[in-house]
Amino acid sequence: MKHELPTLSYEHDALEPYIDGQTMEIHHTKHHQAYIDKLNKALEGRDEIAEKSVEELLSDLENVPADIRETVRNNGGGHYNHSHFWRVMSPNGGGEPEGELKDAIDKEFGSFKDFQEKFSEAAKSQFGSGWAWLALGEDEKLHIHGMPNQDNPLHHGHKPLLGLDVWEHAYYLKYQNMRPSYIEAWWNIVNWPAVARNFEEALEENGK
Ligand code: MN3
Repeated sequence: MKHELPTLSYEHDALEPYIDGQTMEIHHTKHHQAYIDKLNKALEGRDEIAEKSVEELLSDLENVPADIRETVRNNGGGHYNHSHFWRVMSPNGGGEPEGELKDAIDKEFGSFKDFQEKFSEAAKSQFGSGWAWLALGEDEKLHIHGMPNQDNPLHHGHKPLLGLDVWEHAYYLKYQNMRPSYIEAWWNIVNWPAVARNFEEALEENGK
């Protein structure tokens, strides 16, 4: 199975003014593609794991051969994380979550505002390249993680619900060194219905 670049459900410039079109185009067609190419190359001739989905690979890195484990972690992570990232953003995004997801956020963090502050803080304070994540744990609770490089919550059995890329390639053209401005702007394009679907699916999978 060759891993392939997903197409976006919106144009590269559709998230302006919050994320500029040039950044999106380079991020999607160059950076994301490069992770996929390196992942495919690493999996060449590895029939025992070649048919696994990227989610399966990352959830079970122990069973990836040691000589390519780090490559799969970084580039499989890059592929998974970016595929996720494109889906949790929308030109019609922003606002606040509703329904079960809203209830779970209120229960865990007190309020949406409190959640937003904690998540933004995890994103701002991530040293160097990495991601901020909202994830559902096996304990059925919501967790916020700041994680380095292309790591994600799958590594410790959590289901990713909402991820924010804070690598400089995600924002530098428009925001330069001002990561906090990028994070603040990003809330305007969060696709809450997509995050709510991730939450529903994660609850179902946990229940299995
Ligand atoms: Mn990126």
